[in-house]
Amino acid sequence: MPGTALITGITGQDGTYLAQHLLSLGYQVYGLVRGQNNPKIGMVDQLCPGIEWLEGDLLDQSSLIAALETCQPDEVYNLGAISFVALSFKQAINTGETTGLGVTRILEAIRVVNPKIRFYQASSSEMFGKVRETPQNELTPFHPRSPYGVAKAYGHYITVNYRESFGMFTCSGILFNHESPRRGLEFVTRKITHAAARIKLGIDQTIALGNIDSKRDWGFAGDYVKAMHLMLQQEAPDDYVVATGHTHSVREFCELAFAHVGLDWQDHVVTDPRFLRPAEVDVLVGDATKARTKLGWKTEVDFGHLVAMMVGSDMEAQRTAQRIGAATR
Ligand code: NAP
Ligand code: F7E
Repeated sequence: MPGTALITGITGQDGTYLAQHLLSLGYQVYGLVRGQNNPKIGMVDQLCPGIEWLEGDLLDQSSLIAALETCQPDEVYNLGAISFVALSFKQAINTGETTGLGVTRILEAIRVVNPKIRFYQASSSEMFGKVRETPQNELTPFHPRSPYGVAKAYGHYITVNYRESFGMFTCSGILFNHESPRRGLEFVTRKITHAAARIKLGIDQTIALGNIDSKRDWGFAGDYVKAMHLMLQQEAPDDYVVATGHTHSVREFCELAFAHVGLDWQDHVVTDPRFLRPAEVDVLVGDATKARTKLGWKTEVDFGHLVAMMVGSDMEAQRTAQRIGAATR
C-alpha cells in the first residue's frame, strides 16, 4: 500500500523522475525546496502535478525536523547535494556541509521525529574513485578523488552507521552516472548533446571539453529512480550498486552524439585545460548483479538510445527556441 514520501533534491534531475514514479504508484509526494523563491518550482509542478511543497535546507537542522513533522512520511529519499564534482574542488567546505554532513542532519531529524521512517541515501560511484578493482561492486573499497567523492563516502558510512547503531531502515544506493534530457548543462553528456544541437542548427561552431579519455558507466535516470524505490520496499535495509555494466569514453559519447545529427565530432570539439580537474576518476564500470537479483531491477534504455534521446530532445528544444525567437522579432 503506497504511503507518503518526502524527496530532498526534488528540483534536480533525479528528483523529478522519482516524484513522477512515486506519484504513478499512488504515493503522496512532498518535495523539500530551499531558498526564498526557488525558480525551479514551476518546472517541477508542470512535470509532477500533485506534488506538495515544504521549505527546508540540508544545512538547517530545524527546517528538516519541521518538514518531517509536517508531512509524517513513510519514506525519505535524500537526493539533495552539491552534485557537480568540478564545483566541489572550488567549494570543498560547502560540499562537505551539504553532501556529507547534510546526510547526518536528515538522519538525525528522522531519529528524533520517527525512527521507523525508511531512508534512501543517494550514494555515488565517485566513492570508488581511483578504482581498486573492475567492475566495482558493493564490497569494492573506496578511494574518492574529489571533495564530492569524499563527502559521499561520509554520507554512505553514516547511513550504514544509523542502520547498525539505531536499527533504522536506511539504504544506500551506489549509483553510477545516469543521464537524461533533464540533466544539468554543467555535466558532460548534456553539455555535448546541447552543443551538438546548437552546432547543427548553426547557432554555435565549437564546444570546449576537458579530459575526453575518461570513461563512465552511463545509464538512464528514469531507470535508476526505480531502483531507489525498490530498495525501500525490501524486508531488510541494504546497500546496492546500480549500473549498466558497460563503460564508454567521453570521446565515444561525442562521436555518437554528433553522428546522430550527421556531423563529425572532430570538426567541432576542442579541448580546454580549464575543464580538467585537479584529480580525475579515469574509468568506472559497475556490477549491479545484487540489484538485479535481489530487487529484480533492470535497465530499459541502453547507451545508444540514451544518447539519441538526449540529442533528440535538445534538437527539439533549440528548434522551438529558434521559432519563438523568429516569431518575436
Ligand atoms: P542535481 O540535478 O544536481 O540536483 C541536486 C539537488 O540538490 C537540487 O534539487 C538542489 O536544489 C538540491 N540541493 C542542493 N543544495 C541543497 C541544500 N543545501 N539543501 C537541500 N537541497 C539542496 O543532482 P541529480 O543528478 O538529480 O542527483 C541526485 C542525487 O544523486 C545527488 O545527491 C547526487 O549527488 C547523487 N548522484 C547522482 C548521480 C548522477 O549520475 N546523476 C550518480 C550518483 C549519485 P536547488 O534547486 O535548490 O539547487
Ligand atoms: O563528468 C569529463 C570529466 O561532470 C564526467 C555526477 O552526477 O556522476 C557525475 O559526476 C567525465 C569526467 O560527471 C568535461 O572530467 C571532460 O571524467 O559529467 P561529469 P561526473 O564527474 O562523472 C557521478 C556518479 C556523480 O555522483 C556526480 O554527482 O567527463 N569531462 N570534459 C567533462 N566533464 C564536464 N562536466 N565538463 C567538461 O567539459
